[in-house]
Amino acid sequence: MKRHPLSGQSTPKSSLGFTLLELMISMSLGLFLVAGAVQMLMTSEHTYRFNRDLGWMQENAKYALSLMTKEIRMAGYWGCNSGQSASTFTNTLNTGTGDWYLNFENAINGYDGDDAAFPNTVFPVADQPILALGAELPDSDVVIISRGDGDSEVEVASHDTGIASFDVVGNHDHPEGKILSISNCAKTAIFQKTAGATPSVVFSGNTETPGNCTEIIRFPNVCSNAVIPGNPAYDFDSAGEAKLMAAMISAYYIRTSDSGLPVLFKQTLDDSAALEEKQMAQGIENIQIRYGEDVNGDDVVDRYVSADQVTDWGEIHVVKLYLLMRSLTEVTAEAQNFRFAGSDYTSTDKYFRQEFMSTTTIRNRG
Ligand SMILES: [Ca+2]
Ligand SMILES: [Ca+2]
Repeated sequence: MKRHPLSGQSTPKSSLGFTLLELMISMSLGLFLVAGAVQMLMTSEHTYRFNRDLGWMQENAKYALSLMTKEIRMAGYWGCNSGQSASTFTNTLNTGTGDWYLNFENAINGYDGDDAAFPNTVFPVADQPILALGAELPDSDVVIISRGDGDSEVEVASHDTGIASFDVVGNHDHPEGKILSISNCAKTAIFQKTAGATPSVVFSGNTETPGNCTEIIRFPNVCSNAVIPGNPAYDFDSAGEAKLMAAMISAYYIRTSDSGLPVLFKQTLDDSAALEEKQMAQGIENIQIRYGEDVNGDDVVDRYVSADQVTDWGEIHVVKLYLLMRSLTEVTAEAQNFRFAGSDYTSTDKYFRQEFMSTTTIRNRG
C-alpha cells in the first residue's frame, strides 16, 4: 500500500473528492428526501383539517339531533290530558291571521320545502343555503312542535270564571304577556296572561298582544264573553287537580347565517309572546322530515310521508329526521359521493358531507 509521505497513513480513495456522478446522485437523493418530508407535512396538515372538520360536524349533528328529538318526544305534552280535540283542548288567543306560533292545536306539524305552496304568509322563512348541486337536492323542510313546559308546572288552587283569574299554590314567575296553559286530566286551555301578581294569573282582554278573544274558557272555544246556552264556562278548579305551566312552541328550519354558514335556526316565543330567532347548530345544510302516520286508528304507523302528504297531524306517532351536515371548509381533494334521505348525490365542490339520522316516537301518542 502506498504511504502518505508525512503521516505515513494510507489515503482512502473516497477522501480524494466526489465525482460528478456521485454529486448528482447525492443531490437527487437529498431533493427526494426533502420532497418526501414536504409531502408528509402537507398530508398531515390535510389530515388534521379533515379530522377537525369531521369532529366539528359530528358535534353539531349530535347537538342538533338531541335538541330536536327531545322536543319531538314531548310534542303535545300538556300534563295529564293528552286529548287535543275541540272538546278537550281550547285556545282563547286571538289567532287572527293564523300565525303558526299561536296555533297550539297541533302537537306537531310542518312544511315540506318542495311544496309549491311553501314558503307562505304563515311561515315565510325560506332563505336556504344555496347548494352547489342546485335543484338536485330537495329543499329543506320545517318542523313545528308545541307542548307544555313541565319544568314550570305549578298546581292551581282556584279558578274564578267570573273574573278570568286563577290562583296557584305557592308562587309563579310568569310575567304579563306570557302564553300559558292550564290542564287537568280531561281538558287543556291555552291563554295569555294579561295581569295579576303571583299567585294570581289574570287573562282578560287585549292589553297584551295577541290577547285573548274571550275571558270564558269553553269547550269548544267561542270568541265571545256572552253566555252561550249549552256551552258554559268551564271551571278548572271544581274539576280538580289542575296544573298551570308555560306553553311552548318551536319551529326548526335551515337558513344561511350572516357569516355565510348553513345553520339550524329555531324560532320560539319569548316571555311577552314575541317571536325570537336563535342559531342552534352550524354546518347543517338541509333537513328532510318524514312523518309516521297512523291512517286506520290502531296507533300503529302505516306510512312515512312528507309534511305536504300528511292527512291528519293528530295521527303522527313517529318522526324521522335526516340532517345533511357539511364540513366547515373545503377539505376533500375531489368531489365526493354522499347519500341523503334515501338518494345518492355527487357534490360539485370539495366540502365533505355526511348524513345523520334519527327516529323519534312521540310520547303522548301511544
Ligand atoms: Ca322534503
Ligand atoms: Ca295503523
